[in-house]
Amino acid sequence: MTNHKNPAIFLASMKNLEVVKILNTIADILELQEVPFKPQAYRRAALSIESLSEDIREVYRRDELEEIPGVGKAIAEKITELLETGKLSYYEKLKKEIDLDIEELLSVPQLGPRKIKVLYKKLGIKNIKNLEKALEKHKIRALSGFGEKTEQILWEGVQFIKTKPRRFLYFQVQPVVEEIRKRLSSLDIVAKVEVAGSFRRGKETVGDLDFLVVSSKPQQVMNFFVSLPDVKEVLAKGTTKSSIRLSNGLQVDLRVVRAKEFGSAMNYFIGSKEHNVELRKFALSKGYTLSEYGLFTLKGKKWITGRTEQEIYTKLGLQYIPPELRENTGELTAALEGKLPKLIAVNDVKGVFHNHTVWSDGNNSLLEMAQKGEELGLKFISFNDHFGPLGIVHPLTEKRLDSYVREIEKVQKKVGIKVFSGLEIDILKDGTLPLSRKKLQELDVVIASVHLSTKMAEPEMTKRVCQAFENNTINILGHPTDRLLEERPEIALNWGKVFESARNNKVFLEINGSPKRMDLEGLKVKAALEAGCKFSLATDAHDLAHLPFYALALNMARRGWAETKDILNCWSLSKIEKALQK
Ligand code: DGT
Ligand code: CA
Ligand code: CA
Ligand code: ZN
Repeated sequence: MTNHKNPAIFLASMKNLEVVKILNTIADILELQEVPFKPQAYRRAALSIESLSEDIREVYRRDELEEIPGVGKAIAEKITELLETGKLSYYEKLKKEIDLDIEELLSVPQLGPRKIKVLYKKLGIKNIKNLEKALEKHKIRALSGFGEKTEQILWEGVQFIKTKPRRFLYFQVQPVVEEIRKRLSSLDIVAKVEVAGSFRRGKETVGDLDFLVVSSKPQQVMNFFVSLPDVKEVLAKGTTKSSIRLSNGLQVDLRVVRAKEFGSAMNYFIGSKEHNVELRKFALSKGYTLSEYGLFTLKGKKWITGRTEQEIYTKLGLQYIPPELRENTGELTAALEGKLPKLIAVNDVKGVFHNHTVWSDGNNSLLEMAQKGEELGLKFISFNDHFGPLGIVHPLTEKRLDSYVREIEKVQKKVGIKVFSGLEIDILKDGTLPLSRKKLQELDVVIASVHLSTKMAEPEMTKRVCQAFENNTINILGHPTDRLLEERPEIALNWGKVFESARNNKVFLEINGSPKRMDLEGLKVKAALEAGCKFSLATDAHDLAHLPFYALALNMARRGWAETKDILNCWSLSKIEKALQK
């Protein structure tokens, strides 16, 4: 049985993220009101809290809020009010003052406080509905500072939001899962608690959470469940199933089942639906019926098994199929033939690629990051600060490159793990890189990414990326789709061609574990694997607190059927070094 657990590391708590969001929105409103200085103060505080390595409620309990960098007396008082009462009167007051739905408007990609202000003043736009109307009537291109292109981008942004159901990031719900699990298991009347659904399958986003509990007192469990703290709304309450909505909008479903049917219920609620359908068909072909209540004989409806998932798969003559693989992409056939992959686990990961520091847009020094990597038990860390004509992020330049590399050499002498030097370099519009081959060859790890001109059509974008591969200086393609979950769509690429070129040119495809990226995701990893590609796991860390993100990349690798032989991070140092020679 796989019971894959992330390493014992802190992943930002729900509360931290909630506080961060409110502080940032306050900053946005103040900016809208043209209040000087204060917005920056709120943003600074938000940034520190985002990278806290513990739950902010712990800091509050120790009465140490003011020791968080950027948090002064006034902001500490506001955080205190928020933690104690669940509300912040200052924030509510600000929202009333501005007379528009700031949270909704800010959710539109590319729309910030400055633009929102103009839209409100000139066109009276208060929400997405108003915005869409104005866009339809082409009123926005006429505003100074907007133009036809902005109108197009905003239109796409609005459509993107409208056509996508709201989903939650895996990273965002992980602390909620742990908290609910802990609370339910604290009950004497609860014998077992498990999370099922897309979360259990390790998907990068979830629509809702699905919990299963074994208890002989279902009604009492339901009473407890609907009165959990943070419940905003009870959507349904029955004797064996209930649904709640938390204050952040996340829905949580709970089922209470008997021990005898726990395995079959887990199997049903882990899904995916498509896997379930195929598994049931397969059961029928073997003379059984499978439901959430158990595995039964087709004739006579005799109960065969259902206590554990393992027993069900075994009875059907199949290997146990890990939840991450249950997407009906060939897992049944593989399980029947005994050919399921041996999925990688946290301990297989020897080190991490793609880490940023103060040399570009990161928050920590090279040494701090390397020491943290050592502390986490890693054997190597690769530094890949930005290089290229990026707009805002303070990239490395050719002038600073030598001192950067020398500094990395110094850090190597101070830590007990291998430190790789490298860059994350922009792939320019024409597929070239803004640094000479000679300079690139002096570095250990060259990651190349698309950051600029992301709207190119598929043939040109494909040519651009493949061209970069063929120059034979790149080791890794960074965040291949460039999507941001719930925010920015993928760039247009012909994946068949990209995978083929990556394989031929020995370019590893990145599996980026930054929570909003999760790029490549499982299905694409599987397709690339079948095309003969290899992968590297990346944190895309911009802060010490982000180093553990490789555990999220691991979810994607598992969902993509990748094994240790396919993942650079799992190899020996000498083999890694050899694979990176160009
Ligand atoms: P989500 O919540 O959208 O991220 O995705 P899931 O997979 O968690 O879907 P959800 O919460 O609607 O249902 C949980 C599981 O229950 C799903 O993975 C499979 C099972 N299930 C739900 N509806 C059906 C159905 O109509 N037929 C079958 N065979 N299974 C279903
Ligand atoms: Ca679900
Ligand atoms: Ca559900
Ligand atoms: Zn990047």
